[in-house]
Amino acid sequence: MRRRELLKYLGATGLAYDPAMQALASLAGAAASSASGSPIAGRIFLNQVGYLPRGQKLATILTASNSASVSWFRVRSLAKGAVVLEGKVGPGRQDAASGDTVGLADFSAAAAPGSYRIEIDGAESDPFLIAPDAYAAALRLTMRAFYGQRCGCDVDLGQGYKHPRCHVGGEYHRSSGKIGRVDNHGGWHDAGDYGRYVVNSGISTGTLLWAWELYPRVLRGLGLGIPESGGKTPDFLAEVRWNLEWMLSLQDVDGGVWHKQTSENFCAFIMPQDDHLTSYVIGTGSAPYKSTCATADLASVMAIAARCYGEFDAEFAQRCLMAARRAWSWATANPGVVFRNPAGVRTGDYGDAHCGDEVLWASAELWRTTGELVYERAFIAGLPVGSIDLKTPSFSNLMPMACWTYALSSRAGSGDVKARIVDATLRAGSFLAAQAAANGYGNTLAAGDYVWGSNGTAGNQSLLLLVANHFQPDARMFETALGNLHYILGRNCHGVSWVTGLGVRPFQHPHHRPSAADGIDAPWPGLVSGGPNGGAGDDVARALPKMPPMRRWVDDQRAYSLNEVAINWNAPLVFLLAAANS
Ligand code: 9MR
Ligand code: 9MR
Repeated sequence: MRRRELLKYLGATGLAYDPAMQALASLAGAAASSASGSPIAGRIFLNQVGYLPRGQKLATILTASNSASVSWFRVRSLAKGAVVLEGKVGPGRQDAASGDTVGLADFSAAAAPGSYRIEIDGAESDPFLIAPDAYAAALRLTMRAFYGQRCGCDVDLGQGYKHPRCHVGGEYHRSSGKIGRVDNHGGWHDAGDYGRYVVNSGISTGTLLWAWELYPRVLRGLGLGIPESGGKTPDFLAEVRWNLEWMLSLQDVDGGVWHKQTSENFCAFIMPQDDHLTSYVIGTGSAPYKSTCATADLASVMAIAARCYGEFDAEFAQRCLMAARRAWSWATANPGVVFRNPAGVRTGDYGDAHCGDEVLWASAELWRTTGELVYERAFIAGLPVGSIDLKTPSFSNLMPMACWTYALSSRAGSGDVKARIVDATLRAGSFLAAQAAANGYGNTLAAGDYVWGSNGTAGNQSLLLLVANHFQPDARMFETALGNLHYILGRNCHGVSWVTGLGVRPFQHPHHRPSAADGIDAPWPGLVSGGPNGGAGDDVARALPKMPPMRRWVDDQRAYSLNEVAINWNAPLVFLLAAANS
């Protein structure tokens, strides 16, 4: 086997952590095998998809701990064979998140479009592209993955990735306060399971519609090859509407929204059309049955939708606005109904004991859409007094979304409140930029950010940075946001691309039922892995030895706390890719 092929093979088999071997491998400058036979792949880690011509370009190089040794790197054009840039690898430093000793190769000066490779002491990196549209295909693929997650209709992504209609209709669960058949369909499968959850749908559709509002030039013309293509609604909005329609079907006549529609237990690893477990609309088990977080999330998202769809379908936009108003009234009248799985139900609960931030988000979005004082007053009254502290948004932390939509609104609002929000955002962005500069692999994650779905956390930290960049254009914020894209697409200690179908070494074994059950080796395309998790939520993760948090990932289908896919992790990646294409 030639060395290049060997490296490719080793990369595909995954890496095991062994600091001693790491040092050896880096000194040897090539692949090596540990005593236990665990392979270690190459030593140059970068975005396997590529870079924008004028963008910052950094590769992470595994080095010897002796920082006195200096290596030179060369950037070689694959078409011409010529070296286009030479430079020194920066001094070796210890990276806590991975346990690696690394140096940085800054090849930002390479700007001419083309394909390249980096070489150091006989070692070679994966090939990569420099091009103004380096991320165009990635944007389409990751957005089209939502079509792949569709429930309740025929899906055909091409190349065999398809399934017929699944999960049509259902029943009201005894926990819902109603009985009988439910005549609905639609939505996106949440993740590797076939459940549909309003809370997670909320942050996911909200993030996507925000991308639509912030990057219209990029998204208006994006063709997705979906059943609605060619209609009067742009593909991007048509895809999101597929999930919004299902969300609307979970709103009760009183305005409240049931938490989820799933079977009582997760089904086996089968195709969606083969899942015949009853799909229940599930409530809290006692009056008022609907939950505050789900209802407020629906209010927020429908308020955004009312802004986005009006131009293409005024009647639908009106329907969304009415739903948002009714949901907001219910949530403010029932502010403390927390959801926990009722007896007999074991699917995800998207647990969140505090729904004040969801209600805040709904108030801010409804104000931005309507300008009505009642919503603005509710928003301002719900804000903390004094300085605001903005953390990474997530399905359980919507406070940043609430604040940002208020500040992004073209309505005057309170200048003081807007200023406090902008200030808090710039502070949080600077903090992330400093964190990224200190990290050996250039991502924004701190040790404590390696949680279940840390790649989603990275995506949401990029969203924060991009909003900051929107308030006050700043190359440092933008480049730091893109740093997480580089990390996800290969500049990480595993040398893996965490998006199926992207880069030369994408992960292969997501915890994703269709990928496991369809009889095709390669997984469904465009899906991001949850990524490293410092905790241990499944048996595979529990069996891992003690190691630094970025190492805590394996490409194993069974490892749902490390390697599942989910709509709320793909959505911020689409947002980031929309920015990268802007
Ligand atoms: O497949 C399920 C995945 O979607 C969830 O995120 C995960 C945690 O709730 O649970 C998975 O289902 C597992 C179940 O919890 C325990 N038995 C094995 C199931 C996976 O095969
Ligand atoms: O993303 C969720 C993560 O934050 C939780 O820690 C975890 C356990 O409750 O559940 C994750 O969400 C899963 C959901 O419950 C069911 N569908 C798959 C989701 C991703 O693993």
